[in-house]
Amino acid sequence: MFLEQDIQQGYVPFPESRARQYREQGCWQSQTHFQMLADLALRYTDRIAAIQDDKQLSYQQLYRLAIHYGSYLKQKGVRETDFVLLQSPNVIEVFIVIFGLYAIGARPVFCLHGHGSYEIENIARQSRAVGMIKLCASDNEPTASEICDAFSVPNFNLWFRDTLISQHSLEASLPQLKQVVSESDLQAQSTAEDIAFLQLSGGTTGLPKLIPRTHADYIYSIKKSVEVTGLNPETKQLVVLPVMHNFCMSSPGFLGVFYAGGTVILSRVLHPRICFELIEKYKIQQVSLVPAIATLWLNSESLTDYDLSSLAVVQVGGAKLLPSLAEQIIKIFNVKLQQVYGMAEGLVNFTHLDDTDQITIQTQGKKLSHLDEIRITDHDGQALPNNAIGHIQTRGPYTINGYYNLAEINRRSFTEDGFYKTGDIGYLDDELNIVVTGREKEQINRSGEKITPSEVEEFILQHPRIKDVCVIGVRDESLGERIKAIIIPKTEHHEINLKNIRHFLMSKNISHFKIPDEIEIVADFKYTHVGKVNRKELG
Ligand code: OOB
Repeated sequence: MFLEQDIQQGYVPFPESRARQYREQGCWQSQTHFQMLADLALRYTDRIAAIQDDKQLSYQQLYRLAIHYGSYLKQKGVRETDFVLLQSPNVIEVFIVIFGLYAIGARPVFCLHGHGSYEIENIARQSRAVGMIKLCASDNEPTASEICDAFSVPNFNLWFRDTLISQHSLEASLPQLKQVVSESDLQAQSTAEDIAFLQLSGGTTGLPKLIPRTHADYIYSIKKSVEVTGLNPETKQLVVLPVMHNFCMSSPGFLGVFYAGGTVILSRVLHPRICFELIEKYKIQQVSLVPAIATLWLNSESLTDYDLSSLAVVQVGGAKLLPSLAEQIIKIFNVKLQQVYGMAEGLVNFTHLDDTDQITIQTQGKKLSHLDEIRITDHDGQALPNNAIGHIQTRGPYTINGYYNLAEINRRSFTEDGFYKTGDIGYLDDELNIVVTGREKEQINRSGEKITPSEVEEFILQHPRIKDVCVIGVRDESLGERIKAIIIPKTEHHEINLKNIRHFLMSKNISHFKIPDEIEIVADFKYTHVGKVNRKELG
């Protein structure tokens, strides 16, 4: 049933006993993502699936153009089961590319728009991708070739690089083809329980870890998310978070809107005025935000210049939402707030639209599926009762059982009985709403982007004038947390400032969101009694 190449690469499938249960209970169905689109094209034909600036796609067009692009990829030598890195801003062509890959059974690796060639190289090596597709909003951005030229990828027999520049007309954006392969020739053999794509984990160990999601598990989570958010063919959703992120892909995300037959409106920027304009113009009812963007919007001077009365639901997730901000969202936007606590590894929780304000403001809601298992444990892994704070662990029908190609990390990140150790701290209340109170994992959550301090430290240490460094997250009104580097220089009076540290890091091609927001120069760190740097005291 599983692809031999995946098993060899260290894919950890669902144990058969649980897989059987998920099939028997009807969670996992036999549809792949491409088959889902084919069904949607039949059902919703000329209805508009997506809009970006002056471009739009009906369900039929999306289906037809996905076949067009899939044919092109096939002619270029991309084969079924190949992994292909995909990086894109929020442009409409991304939907054609994603479904084009699915059409031929190739598997996207969803890179974040902010990833630099340093991360891309590592993701390419780990996934053994055969190439990269990069979409650009203009031709000033680096192309796939420019990114990949910064490194060499040994042992790959094919390295396909493609850059699509988003243009005013969709036809101009896409490669012209002499002949489009017929639908039946494209039929991929992959089945619903095969890996559909790789998502990237925010990472607690530095470089992003690869998260293998199957068609069946992912489509199940989409379907359930659509139920809990009440999407329907009239839904208009604004997508302002990066399209490649799990939150706005499937919780319910653009895939949820497609599943319901609604319309996705893409915004390339998160600027309040531009987003408000879109909300007013398209009478948008639903948007998913991270707390930092919600703050930005609420504090915007343009807030009263637009008619935002169509907005019915604002979802907030990705990082802790403070109750005071939750209250403001409800009051100022005059909407139903929906908190979403999820992770690319799987588990997603939602507050429900009929929950009381108290629950919506104070909790992160309930697990998506009745088959999700969540347990709160003490330090030794012993389960704790409701209301007791501990480590959040989970397993279920759409949560992975291991990262791809990372046996060593899997031993640490999963328990023997298959629970994923989320690294988050929290509790379940008496009604089984989850409350996330903190995290044990060493991670900075800057505006929903996850950063591992040790990774940034390693880069800063390469600076010839720096003796030691400690990177921490400090509380920030608008970002949630900002990145601070506390630096011990090699010799005093050396000119080390934020500007030259940023410049130095940029030259290393790491993601821009990992670059410190501030630095502090110190003579020494504070240490704990076991001699570790006391990060808490540093803040
Ligand atoms: C989402 O996914 P990731 O993979 O970028 O990050 C997951 C981590 C969680 O383990 C937790 O530490 C944090 O992000 N997080 C939250 C949160 N939602 C995510 N912490 C507190 N409150 C929340 N509401 O971020 C993600 C994936 C799917 C849906 C929503 C978010």
